[in-house]
Amino acid sequence: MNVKNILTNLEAKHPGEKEYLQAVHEVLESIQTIYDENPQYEAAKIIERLVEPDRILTFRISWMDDEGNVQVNLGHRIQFNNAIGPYKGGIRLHPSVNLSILKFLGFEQIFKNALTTLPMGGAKGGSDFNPKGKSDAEIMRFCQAFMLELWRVIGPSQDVPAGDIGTGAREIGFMYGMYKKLQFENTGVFTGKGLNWGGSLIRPEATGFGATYFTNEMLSTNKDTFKGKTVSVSGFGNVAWGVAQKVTELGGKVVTISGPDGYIYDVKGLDAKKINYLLTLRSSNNDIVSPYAEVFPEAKFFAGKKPWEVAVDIAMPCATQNELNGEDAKLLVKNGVKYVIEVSNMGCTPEAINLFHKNRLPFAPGKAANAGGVGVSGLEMSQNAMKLNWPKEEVDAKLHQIMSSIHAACSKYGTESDGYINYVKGANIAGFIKVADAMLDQGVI
Ligand code: 2IT
Repeated sequence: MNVKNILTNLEAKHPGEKEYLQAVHEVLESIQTIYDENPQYEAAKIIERLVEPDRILTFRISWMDDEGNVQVNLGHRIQFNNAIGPYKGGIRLHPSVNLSILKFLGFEQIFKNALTTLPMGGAKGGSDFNPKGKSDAEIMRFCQAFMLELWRVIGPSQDVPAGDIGTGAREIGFMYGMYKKLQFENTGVFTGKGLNWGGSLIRPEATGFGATYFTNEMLSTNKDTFKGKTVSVSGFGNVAWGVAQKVTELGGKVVTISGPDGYIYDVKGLDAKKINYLLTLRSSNNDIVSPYAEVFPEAKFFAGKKPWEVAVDIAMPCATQNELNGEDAKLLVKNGVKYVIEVSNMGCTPEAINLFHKNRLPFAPGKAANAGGVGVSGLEMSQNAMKLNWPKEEVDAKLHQIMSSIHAACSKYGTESDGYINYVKGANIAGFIKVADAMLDQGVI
């Protein structure tokens, strides 16, 4: 495979889609050797078929705000690949949303979903709608207008959307309500549903808990534990909350959280009361973390800065793509970081990842570390199909199992001659082989 040629061609076809090209680049680099050793992949043009989505639906969304003004947004659903199961992936509502971002997320989702061991293909959707500062009624009208287009292409065996940045339980509720009305059936389309109407226990916590279980596996591989370790976390949403909760439970000390306004350094670490306060902060709908330092005076707020300048043992970016760059990585390494776990999707830039690899630091990519979220979504789909609910302990045990098997797959395909586990390589190869072999079995379609 000539990675450079493939990327040049893709760039010419999709100019300016930098996040998408970045995600493709990372995967192609990791799988190059395996691809070349197995000529059946090249013969079936697996790469050329895998890098282009099966289809993209783009649509206009018109809705009315509380003042009676008509608002117009753009919506998309990228159905990327369904070789191993129905299309599956979240819906991102954020002003930055464009095709490049959704295509990178959809592409990553193919391999992530394959890693979970569950039968789910890859998809992603979203809109440039900004939920911040909107009233519940506005959110409802937007979600309903969004569904007036999306409902036609989704279904429990076709495409199962879920939450992502900007889409939480409230939005899923409004979208599901409209879907049900239009489709005239009550089936398990959407995951992250409310607990009393088909949702799974542990789904809200699953991404953060799963990433922490994965980190624990990385630690035990090095005969290490969370006990007494300092951890920097970015973001203050659902994922950051889950990480803070589980890391604290396992004896680690989370010393930072962050928002678009800056970061909080809490030398004492987050405790139950502070973790609970994150929920209040979240529901204030302002997208700022500075009030934390007013409520807990032992904490300090650093305006306009990122938490990666704090010296810690473990760094866990939990906010958004490319939030940790080469300069941030240099600071972390200089300050003696021992593990970096990307919990956000593509949270680290290629420069940052290269530096971690060069320093032989255990680094987990998002598609492995954050797969617990979609993993429990898969378990929600199973429960819906069986029309029953599993108890919390059962879902959590299955989540544990999923994260250990992803860690094992990363070790199997990513261990290098000196014993260092290259988790990026391991995750990409394991995910790729599963999807590529399914595509081979199913013929040229
Ligand atoms: O990035 C992700 O894996 C998600 N936003 C969750 C997707 C899902 O279908 O649960």
